[in-house]
Amino acid sequence: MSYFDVPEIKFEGSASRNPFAFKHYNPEELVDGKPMKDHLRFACAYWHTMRGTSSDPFGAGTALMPWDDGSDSLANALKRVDVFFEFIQKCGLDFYCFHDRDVSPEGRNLAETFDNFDAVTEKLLAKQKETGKKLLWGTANLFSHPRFMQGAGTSPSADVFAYAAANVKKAMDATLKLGGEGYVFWGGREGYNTLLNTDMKRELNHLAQLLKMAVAYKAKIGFKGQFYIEPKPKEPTTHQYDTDTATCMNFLREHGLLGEFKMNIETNHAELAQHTMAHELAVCVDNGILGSIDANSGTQNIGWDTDEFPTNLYMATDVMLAVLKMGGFTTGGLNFDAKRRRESFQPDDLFLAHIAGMDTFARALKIASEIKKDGFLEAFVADRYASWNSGIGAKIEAGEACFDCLSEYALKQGEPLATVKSGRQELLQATLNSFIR
Ligand code: XUL
Ligand code: CO
Repeated sequence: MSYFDVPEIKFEGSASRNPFAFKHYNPEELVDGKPMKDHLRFACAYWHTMRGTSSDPFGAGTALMPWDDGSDSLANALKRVDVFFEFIQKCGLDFYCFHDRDVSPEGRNLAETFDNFDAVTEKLLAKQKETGKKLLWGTANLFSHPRFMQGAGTSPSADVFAYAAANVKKAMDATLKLGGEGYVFWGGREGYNTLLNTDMKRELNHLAQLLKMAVAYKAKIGFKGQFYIEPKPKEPTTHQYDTDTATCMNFLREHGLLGEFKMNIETNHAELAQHTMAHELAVCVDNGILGSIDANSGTQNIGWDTDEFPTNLYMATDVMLAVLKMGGFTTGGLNFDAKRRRESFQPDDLFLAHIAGMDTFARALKIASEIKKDGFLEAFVADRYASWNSGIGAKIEAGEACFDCLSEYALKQGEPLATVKSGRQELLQATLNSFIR
């Protein structure tokens, strides 16, 4: 039984005009001695690929899904698993990610919801064994159901908190069962719409309790995967607590949780925080907490989360420079948390969209590797800070200087303007351009 009238996607090289072929992603090709597929670790997001209908606030979904009967039945959920695995297999995506509610429906009560989830994860496990595909990370959807309208870990209702915790426990069990390499906490509705009705301090303490319980449960069940926090500054609430990496780090540090989590950085979320993706990734790499990446893109100047497929080579190059700088992914990868545009409604658009994203990142990997090998950026930055390598700079960095000695030094040296060198931004940008081809 086949659900897609599309062949297995193969690498044909950059001259190919076959839309259903990779022009740059050649999974086994070595880049710096490592196969491209191991550098990139592409993952497919179950929620967009299988559950995204392309509806928007003004109209019904447009996506054609001939395999889906539109119901929330368990039978329909089980059928989607077959469709999904055919898709990721033909598209050459080695990993996938899911929320509990993407794969299995809510039951009439929590026990039935858990039974549904068990039935679907059994099938996911069988399909993983059959195909060799792997789970990059799992997570719990603590935002769609009306019970979570005012938050989950930060809900004013202790009963909602308990319900959320039960679902996180179950989703962690499932992730362990499926050999998942990570588990994501994205804040969903953890935030507020107005401070007039919000005890922010209490809500944040509750959120920390939820994470502490997850850490304890992780040890209890022997889950060796990596925990990630996925920052996002707004949407759906006016203010999301996990605004950006720096905010998340401060929160984790305050609650003694810093060593337990890394970040899952999403391009569109970085943009909503009015940062560049490069900034968010640099904060992570500098602190040794870059875990995984939700590879997508926003639309410039719009201000909301559009989750587009990433096709911007400059942005993808920034991402791959950061990934290479940290020495490559360990548990993480590039998860296409991305959806086709509403106008791209045919089933084969799922392939074309992923091919576009995968080829973009394959090219970016090669470009980033060349930039790294050339070394012009590193050399420039090293030279820019050379005054710190010896003399007074080295003394300051070593913590051996004080105001009195610096004052004495400055009085003796006189005006330092002549020691300031050009930042050469335009030269660096132009040099970087010459690698993007
Ligand atoms: C929402 C978002 C989520 C997380 C997982 O903007 O990015 O899909 O990636 O919960
Ligand atoms: Co995401």
